[in-house]
Amino acid sequence: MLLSGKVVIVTGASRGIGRATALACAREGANVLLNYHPSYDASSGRDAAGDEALAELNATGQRAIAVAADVARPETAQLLVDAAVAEFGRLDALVANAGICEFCDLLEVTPALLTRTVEVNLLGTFYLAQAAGRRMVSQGQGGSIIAMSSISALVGGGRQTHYTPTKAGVHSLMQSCAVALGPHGIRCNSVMPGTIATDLNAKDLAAPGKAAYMRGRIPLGRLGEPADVASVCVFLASDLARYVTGASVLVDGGLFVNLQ
Ligand code: NAD
Ligand code: RM4
Repeated sequence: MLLSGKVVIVTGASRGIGRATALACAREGANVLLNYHPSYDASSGRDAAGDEALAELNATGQRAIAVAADVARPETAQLLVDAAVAEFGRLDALVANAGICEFCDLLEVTPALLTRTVEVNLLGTFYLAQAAGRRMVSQGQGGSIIAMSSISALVGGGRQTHYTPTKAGVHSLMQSCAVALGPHGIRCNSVMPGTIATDLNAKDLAAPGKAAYMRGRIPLGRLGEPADVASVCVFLASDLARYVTGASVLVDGGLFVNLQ
């Protein structure tokens, strides 16, 4: 197993790419802290999908805990690291995956939407990388930090003008973290998914002709699945990627290179 005995934090893991990543890590022998946003069920403070994801992880036979918390809050990052260490004794890898993307025309973007998107996607990822980095430095045994960027870091999106700069920022953040933390043996990389069918883009992909158009643009001929991205995260978290840092891995079925 690729992650036997390792402890991994995955944010945004009640659904989509994060959930598949948490499961893939557990199947490779990791103990996992899964995080998600608490407000899906404000009355109980818990997300039903978070409970399902936790049950799925426990069914692998690995140990797992769930912590509902908003990654946009600066204190959440330390809270997640402390919870993982309290439960499992250490931290080996972080997958900073939580992110939001409300499709919106440039002329309609409000300061509130812009601010929230930057806070969750970019600032949240910074706080997490910093808190995980602190812990890994103090452990003195290296580690792997993975952040969820996007093909959107490299190409424009007319209804994603508030979103694409956050993903370019995440890509840049991992490059700088790789430089800052490399001397401690801590690797930092970003993953750039193309179009992966999840709750995040379900409405956009349901627009007439959109899904078929995307399939036609993707050389491998299908939209991505969360598990396609999860396996790349497992690789980057594992010792197989021991000389990979500062890299960005496109997981897009060839969409980005299909320009002509
Ligand atoms: P999703 O909407 O299916 O799941 C999002 C997850 O993030 C949920 O678990 C939710 O609880 C959590 N979350 C949202 N806001 C949060 C917050 N403030 N604090 C803590 N958790 C929060 O999304 P997805 O499609 O799986 O996307 C996951 C990541 O991948 C995002 O960063 C997204 O930008 C990126 N991405 C997705 C695609 C795609 O095509 N789906 C492509 C490129 C990049
Ligand atoms: C991604 C990319 C995808 C879109 C998601 C919501 O970063 O732009 O195409 O489906 O965001």
